[in-house]
Amino acid sequence: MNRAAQVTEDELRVALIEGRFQLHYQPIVSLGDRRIAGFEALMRWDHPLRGRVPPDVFIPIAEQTGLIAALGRWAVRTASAQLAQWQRRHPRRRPLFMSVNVSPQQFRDDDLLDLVREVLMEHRIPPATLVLEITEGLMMQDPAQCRAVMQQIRNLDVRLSIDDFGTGYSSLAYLHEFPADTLKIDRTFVSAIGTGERRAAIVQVITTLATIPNMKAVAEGVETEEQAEYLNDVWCRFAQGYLFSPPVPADRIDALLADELAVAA
Ligand code: G
Ligand code: G
Ligand code: MN
Repeated sequence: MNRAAQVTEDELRVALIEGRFQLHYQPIVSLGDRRIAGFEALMRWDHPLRGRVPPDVFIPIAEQTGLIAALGRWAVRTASAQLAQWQRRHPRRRPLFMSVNVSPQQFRDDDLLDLVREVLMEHRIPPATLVLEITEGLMMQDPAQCRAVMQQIRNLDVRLSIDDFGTGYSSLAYLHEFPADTLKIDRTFVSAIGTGERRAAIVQVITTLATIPNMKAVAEGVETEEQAEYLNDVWCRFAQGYLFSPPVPADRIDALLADELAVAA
């Protein structure tokens, strides 16, 4: 059995108290000029004995035990503070943005709106540069309540991104009813580009959907130049993936941003 699968609530609690969780950041690149436009924050946990425990393992346990509330708050606060710092150091005509994954439980939590208001005020980040990533599954569970929360978030001018778009059931049926503004094209579709598979055509369908006013598409898991060029040709504006950078610690992002400045100068 996978040792990581036996992570316990106590271990998570201790890790939270001891500050053992980290955020890594994956650049989201603007395909037009290949510059960093924003980031996705991704949680990492280096367990002293088990080594790195993947989020796919510990997030579900955090959700089952209710610890996701505290863990999620920590992630939103940390990513927002980091974003504010990068925005100050790297002013742009279009300010850098930060996308944070939010689990269904956090989304249903009344505190989410207060938390968002808190970080916007504390760090003075433009609301439209904070993006909450939610999954399609969430929208299916309780559509009416979900739509209400989404609208309250949009009323703050904070953005909402649908993660792994196209993999759930809701996609088309619900899209027009929910005030999301970004569709993340799941990497299973991106990886089919250039293979002649029908899945690749979905990429074009999603980028076309994203031509709805005020909608954007972000392609996930871009690994090859061919994929990046195809995406740019079908007017997908943003992409993330190993071609540009894996998720890395904050200091590595500092270096990437500094490199871009050097090139621009
Ligand atoms: O790097 P990757 O293995 O990092 O991430 C796996 C999955 O874990 C992602 O699909 C993402 O949805 C989830 N995840 C990563 N960080 C967070 C986080 O801060 N909050 C939530 N809810 N999910 C996260
Ligand atoms: O589900 P979500 O989209 O939040 O998770 C992003 C996941 O994708 C993370 O686990 C991250 O490490 C992973 N990832 C990021 N870029 C690439 C890539 O180019 N290829 C693959 N296979 N995975 C990637
Ligand atoms: Mn995500």
